[in-house]
Amino acid sequence: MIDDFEDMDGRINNNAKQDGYWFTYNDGTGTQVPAAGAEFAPSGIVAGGANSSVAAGKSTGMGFTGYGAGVGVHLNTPGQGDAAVAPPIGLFDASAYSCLVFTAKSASATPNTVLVQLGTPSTISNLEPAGTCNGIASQCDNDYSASITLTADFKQHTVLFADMKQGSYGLMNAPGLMSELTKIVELHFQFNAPANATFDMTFDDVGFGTACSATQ
Ligand SMILES: [Ca+2]
Ligand SMILES: [Ca+2]
Repeated sequence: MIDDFEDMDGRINNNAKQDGYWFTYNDGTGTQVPAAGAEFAPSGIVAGGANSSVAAGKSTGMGFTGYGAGVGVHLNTPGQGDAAVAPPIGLFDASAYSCLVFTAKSASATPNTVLVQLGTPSTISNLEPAGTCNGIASQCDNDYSASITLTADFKQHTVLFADMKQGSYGLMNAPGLMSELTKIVELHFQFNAPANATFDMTFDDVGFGTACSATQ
């Protein structure tokens, strides 16, 4: 389990080789809660999680006119948020798993499609920690992605690694997620504008799975 939010902080459930803090990010044109650059908790944590649990993560946004906005986490950054100097961004080995699993719901008035994304060094700009893409903004950060339609009530989603592909923008020359499973840098849930310029996602029980079968 990456995070079940039950401790109501902005840090994932750290364990061997897995630690990090949730963050939000956006194109700067709209309004997002939690605000980009702010601590994820408390405004990114809400009471009433999936499966009768205590708490879940949440991000809302509106008015985005650029690429959009999202919420994400670096998966192997021990000490992030505690250190005076930001620690190196590490790699997480997900090769023991075959899918991402998460439970989410949307309170947006318009149907929301969220891109579930995994970034590796080859997809991330070399101007960012751990990235090796060429540094040209329009060509990098084309992470391995799958599109999920959110529902009004909590629903569990399974996203097979094998179904996560680079999008049809920027460079599409990363070697493929299945050959980079040992080098996962970050997980994102992204709402691309204009179709998803307004969003309201509550998410919970985010983790990696084995023996996965895809469900939408
Ligand atoms: Ca929970
Ligand atoms: Ca936590």
